[in-house]
Amino acid sequence: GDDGTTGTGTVTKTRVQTKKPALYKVLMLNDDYTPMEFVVLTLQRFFKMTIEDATRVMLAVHQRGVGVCGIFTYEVAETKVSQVIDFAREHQHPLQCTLEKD
Ligand code: TYC
Repeated sequence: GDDGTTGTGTVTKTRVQTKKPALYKVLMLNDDYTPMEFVVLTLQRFFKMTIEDATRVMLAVHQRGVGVCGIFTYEVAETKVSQVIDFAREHQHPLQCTLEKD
């Protein structure tokens, strides 16, 4: 139990949370067709970026091919990826997004 006894002569310890959750980068991928303005809007909407930060990230992706939108736990990262891909598809843009273990 909480006093460290199990009734079988075994003593156990209650472990205080020491393990931090694994983190995942959400990556935005460049393409030749998605308008720059749409990428900026997407970064603002789903990653709570200012227009200045969103523009910086968009231009970095445009120039380098890939860029980090943010770092999250797995469940949050997966949700962001789905939201971006769904939003892009709704607007008929090929914008793609993925996640990568940090
Ligand atoms: N390369 C696109 C263009 O020239 C802009 C763009 C930037 C697209 C970032 C996707 O993740 C992206 N219109």
